[in-house]
Order: sequence, then C-alpha cells, then structure tokens
Amino acid sequence: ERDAIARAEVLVASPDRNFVTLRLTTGDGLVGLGDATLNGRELAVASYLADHVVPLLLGRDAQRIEDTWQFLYRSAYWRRGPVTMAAIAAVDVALWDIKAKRAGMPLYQLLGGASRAGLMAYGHASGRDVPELLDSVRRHLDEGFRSIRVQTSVPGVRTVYGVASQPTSTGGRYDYEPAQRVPLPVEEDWDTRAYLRHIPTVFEAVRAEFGPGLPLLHDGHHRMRPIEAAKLGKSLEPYDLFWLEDCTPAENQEALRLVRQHTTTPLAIGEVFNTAWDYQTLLREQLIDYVRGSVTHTGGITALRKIADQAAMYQVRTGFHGPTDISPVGMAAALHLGLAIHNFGIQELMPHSAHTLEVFRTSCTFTGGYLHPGESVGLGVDYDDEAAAAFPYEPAYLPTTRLHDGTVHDW
Ligand code: GCO
Ligand code: MG
Repeated sequence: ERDAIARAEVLVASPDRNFVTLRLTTGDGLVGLGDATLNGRELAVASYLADHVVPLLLGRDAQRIEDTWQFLYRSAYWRRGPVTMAAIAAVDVALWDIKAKRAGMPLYQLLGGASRAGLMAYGHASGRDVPELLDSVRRHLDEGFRSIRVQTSVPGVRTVYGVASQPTSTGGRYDYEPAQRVPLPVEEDWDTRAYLRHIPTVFEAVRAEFGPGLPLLHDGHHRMRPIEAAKLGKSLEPYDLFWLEDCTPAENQEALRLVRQHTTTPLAIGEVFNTAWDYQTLLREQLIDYVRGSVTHTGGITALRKIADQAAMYQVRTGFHGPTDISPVGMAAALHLGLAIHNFGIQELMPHSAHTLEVFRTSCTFTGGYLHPGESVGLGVDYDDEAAAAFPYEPAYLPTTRLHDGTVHDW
C-alpha cells in the first residue's frame, strides 16, 4: 500500500523553545511534517494527536487531504478551539508535504504556482526607550528588513510584552521570546491611558528619523477596549501605519465596527483565531484589512486557504502570524501558501535560533527583505532526530498582565 499512512509520530523538542511536530510516513517511505506547536500548552496538542488522532490515521490514504480534514473536524463532534485546530493543522500540512513530494514539486507549485517573486517580511524592532528603539530599527534595516513592527516601553509601566528586555541577543537583534521557562507565568503590568498618550510620540520620532516611506506596524496585543482602540487608530493616522494589530480582543467581532467608524488606520487581526467563523463578521462587514491567522493555528493550509479566498472577495489581504512559536515547518507552510495566493499582504518574521535551525533544516531563505520557501520538493523542511534528542521538552509559560490595582488584564 504505497499511499497508506504507515507511521505517525508526535515529536516534542525544545531547541531554545518548545515545538511539537507531527511526522507521517507512507507505505513507500514518503515523509510529511506538520507543526502542532501551541505556545505554553504544547503537551495538550501532543496528547490530542498521539492519543486520539494517530490511531485514526494509520492505514488511511495519505492522498485524501480534504476528506481527512473533514473527517477529523466533524468526527470529533467537539469543533474548533486552538488544541483541536492545531492538531488538524499538523495532519493537514504533513499530508500536503507528502502530496507535493509525490508530485515531485515544491508545495507552492501544487497550490497554483508563484504569484510573486518573494514575500515581503516585517521584523520586530523594540526598545526600552526611543534611542534604543531607533537603534533596533536601524539594525533591522541593516539585516535587510524593509518593513518594521515598532513596540516600546511605556513610561510608568514596568514591563511591556513584546519589548526585548536585553538590548542584544541572537544575531545582534533586539529579540523577545513569547514564552519563558519559568514555573509560573511572569507577571507584567499595564496602563492603557499612559500607553495611549505615549505611542503617538514614539511613531513621531520613528517617522522623523526614517522618513515617510518605511512601512511601520504596531501590535496592540488585545489590550484595548473598542473606544480606546478607536482613539489610538485616530492618533496614529499622521504616521501612516501599515497596520494596527489586535487592537481589541475581538472575541466580540462587532467591537471592530466601532473602531472602524473612527479611523482609517488599517486593522489586522486573527493570530488567536482558529476557524473561518472567527472572521465572518469582520470580513462580511469589511471591518479589517489583514487576516493574521497562521497555518499552524487555523487548521492547516486547507482551512487557511479558504479564509484567504473569502478575504479576497473584500480586498482583504493576508499577514500570517510568524513568531518564534510557529516552527520552521509552520513557517514553510505559510510561505508556500503566501507565495501561491493572489491576496498576500505581508509575512511576519521572527527569526529562529541556531539551535532551532539545527533540528529543523529548512530551505526557506530571507534576502533583500523578502522570504522565499525555496525549491526543494514538498515543504522543504527536514527534521533531525539526533539534533532534537539534545533538546528535551521544558515547561514554559506565556506571561500574564495586571493593572496597577491588581486586576488581571488582557495582554
Ligand atoms: C505577534 C504576537 C506574538 C504572540 C505569541 C504568542 O504578533 O507575533 O503577538 O508575539 O504573542 O506568538 O505565543
Ligand atoms: Mg500579535
């Protein structure tokens, strides 16, 4: 049985951070990889796969991608949710990897071929104050980035998520890592009024230094109420942002109506969404400009492609999530999809560490500000078991945030 799934392995490793990977092998030895990493809740997806999905996969026809997706989504009865959708995504991407290898082509060719030469990527500049931030922007430009996300500390706030606490780390970049290897989540603090006063002054300084042309992005990380987000969007209009991301938590999609009525700052949302339903009102009412989902957390290429096609009807473009917690397998999947679809917008890039890249050998490249998935057959990523053995799983938590009176806040 050439096409039958003969082996399904759930691989957990921590080369500087935790990753969960699904590896499927066909009867004739074709190997497919899928990313199942859910930052800070990794073992839940590993168990979902190993205990509940792997037994269903053995013997199935690896060529039947859509059918397998529908089977996993509907047969569980309990639909949606980050754990379920990350598990389905891993299976889906592994099957696309296998199908492209069977076809003898890089995956983007199977998805319709390249719609562009490369994928514009944005990097993460941050600083504890404005001079440090300007320096970080400069370093990113030196590394080839042509679009930059800008995050800074806020006066009166002790620690702000998304701002590197050390000025230098891997590759001389100003990096931050979303999850930390700590027994309890690190507690950060927050003050929305101080933030709303401060951020326009930061963008004013960045524009004054780097001019009007450089695409600049900002992540509100779900912290604002709708009226606060509307106010921020308005106050940032003079600085012509590429996007304002996650301005509200958006479980309530209607919140974006209020923001949209007040500002022309483009809005991006969706890194924590996991199905097309999360975007339904946002797309139909044209409340957003960019879809932020990742292949890894939105049910794979099969599902995210449908969302991208739906978005295209409203001239909404993609800006797929690409932090370090999307593994090189998940990133490769995003790049193949982004290269193939017409309504690609931009791709987030937080470069992986050298240890991560020892475990995941990827053909992806980043040159002149543009990402490309490479020309290897399939996804173009190999998993090195020997390298992975040196990096066992270590518990890690994302941080949490409290207001100054002690109230737990969105972060
Ligand atoms: C981003 C993000 C990330 C997430 C992280 C959570 O825009 O890249 O907001 O930093 O917080 O991926 O796991
Ligand atoms: Mg974000």
